[in-house]
Amino acid sequence: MPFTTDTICAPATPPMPSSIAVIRMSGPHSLSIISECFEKPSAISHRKAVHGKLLSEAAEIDDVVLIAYLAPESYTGEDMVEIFSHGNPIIIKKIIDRLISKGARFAEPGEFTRRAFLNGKLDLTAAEAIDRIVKARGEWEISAALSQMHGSLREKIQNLRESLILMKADVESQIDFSEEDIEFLSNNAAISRTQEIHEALSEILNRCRIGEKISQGIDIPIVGRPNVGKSSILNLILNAERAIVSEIPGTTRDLIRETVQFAGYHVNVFDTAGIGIPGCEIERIGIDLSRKKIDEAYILILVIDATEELAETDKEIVTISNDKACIVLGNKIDLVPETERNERIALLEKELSVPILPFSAKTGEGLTLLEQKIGELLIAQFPEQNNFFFADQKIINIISDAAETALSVQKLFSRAEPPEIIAFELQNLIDMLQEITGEIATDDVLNSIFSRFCIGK
Ligand SMILES: Nc1nc2c(ncn2[C@@H]2O[C@H](COP(=O)(O)OP(=O)(O)OP(=O)(O)O)[C@@H](O)[C@H]2O)c(=O)[nH]1
Ligand SMILES: [Mg+2]
Repeated sequence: MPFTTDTICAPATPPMPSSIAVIRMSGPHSLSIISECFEKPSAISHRKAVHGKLLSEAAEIDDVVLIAYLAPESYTGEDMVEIFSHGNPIIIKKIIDRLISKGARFAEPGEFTRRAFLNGKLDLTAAEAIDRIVKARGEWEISAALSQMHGSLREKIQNLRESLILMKADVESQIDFSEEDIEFLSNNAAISRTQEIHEALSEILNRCRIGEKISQGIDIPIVGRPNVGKSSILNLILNAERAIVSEIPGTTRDLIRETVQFAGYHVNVFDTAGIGIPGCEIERIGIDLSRKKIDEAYILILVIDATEELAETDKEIVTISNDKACIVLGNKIDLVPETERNERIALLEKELSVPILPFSAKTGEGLTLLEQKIGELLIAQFPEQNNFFFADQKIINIISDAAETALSVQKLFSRAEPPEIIAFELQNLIDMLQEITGEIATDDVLNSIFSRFCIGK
C-alpha cells in the first residue's frame, strides 16, 4: 500500500441537528481506537452493526450503532469504522474529540475517497463521479454521475489505451524486425485508426464540457423591453416574490439569478434589466449586462407586451436572438379582451415572424406551456440526457492534449517517420490516458480533484 500510517476521522453528515449523524474513521488504528471508546469492544466484528454506549472515560457520550470494516473490504480499503450517533452537533464534536484524543486526526476534504483511490478501490473518473453524485442539482446529472461511477468513462479510456498499446507493439516490432518480411499494420490503416482515436477523444472532451455546463446549470435569461413584465414572470416561475415589480419602467437594473429544475435539468433563470434607452448610468450598465447575457445564452425567454404596439427594440431583440432557441411570450394577455386575443397574437406573430405564446404573469396563463417548452428546448439542446461526463479542469486539459497528440501521431504515420519516433509519441499518448484514469497520478491533479470534495467523503 502506498499510503498512510495515520488514522483519520470526520463527520460524514452536515453539522446541524438531524435524527442521525454518521462519523467515519479510517486507517490502521481505527479498530484499536474504537475499542477504547466503546463499552463492548469484544462485540465489534467485520461488517456487523453493534449497538452500545460510546464512552469518554467512564461517562457516556451517546448511545450509538457502529459498524467496523476490516481492510481491504471497506470504502477506503483500510480498516474503517462508521459510527451512527444522534445528530446533535455537540455530540458529533464530542465523538470526534474523543477519537482524536485516542490518536486519530481530523480528515482533509476528500481524504477518505483519496485513500480509496490510492488503495486501488476506484479510479479517478469514478472518484470525480462520486463528488458529482453528492453535489448534483439535477436528475440527469445524478444519473450521468452514477454511470460514470460504474465505469462509463473509464471503459472508454481503457479501450482507447488498449488499442494504442497494440499499435505501439506493432510499431516497435518494425524496429526489431525491420529487415525481415513480416506483415505490419499498413500505414493507411494506422492513419485511419489514429483518426478514430482522435475523434473518440474529441467526443469525450465534448461530453465533459457538456457535463460541466450542465452541472453549473444552464442559463436562461428573461429579456425584453422595460416594463413588459420580466420580473413578474420570474416571480411566477419561482412562485415567490424574488424580484421587485413596479409600473415604473427601468425597475430592474441588475441580473437576478435563481435556480430551478426543468425536465430534470438544473437551470439558472435570470431576470434582466429592460432593454431600451437608458435613463441614467446605472440603467445603462444594466442594459449592457442584459445584452451580454443574450449573447452568451443558448436558450432565451423573450417577453413582449401584448397590449402595446411593437417597438423597434422588440424587433431588434428578436433579430439578435435569431440563432438561439427562443420562446417569445406575449405577456399581459389578461388585459386584452377575449374576443381580440387571437387577432392580436396573429398580428404580432406576423410582424415578428416568430410564434408567440399568449401569457399572463398576473393570472398564470401560459405557465404550464412555457415550462413544457423549456423542457423540450433543453432536451433538444442536450439530447443524450445522461450521456455526458464529469472531469476536473486539469483532466479536461489532459483529454484535450491527448486529442491533439492523436493528430500528431497521425501526422508521423502519414510522413512515414521512423518507428522509434512514432513509438515514443504513442507512449506519450498512452501516458496521458493513464493520467485520466489515475494509473499515473500527480499530486497536482489529485489535489485539484480531492480538495473539491466534502469533509468526510
Ligand atoms: N395585468 C398585467 N400586468 C402585468 C403583467 N405582468 C406584469 N404586469 C405589470 O407590469 C408592470 C411591470 O412589471 P415588471 O415585472 O416590473 O416588468 P419588468 O419587465 O421587470 O420591468 P423592468 O424591470 O422595468 O424592465 C407592473 O406594474 C406589473 O404589475 C401581466 O401579465 N398582466
Ligand atoms: Mg424588472
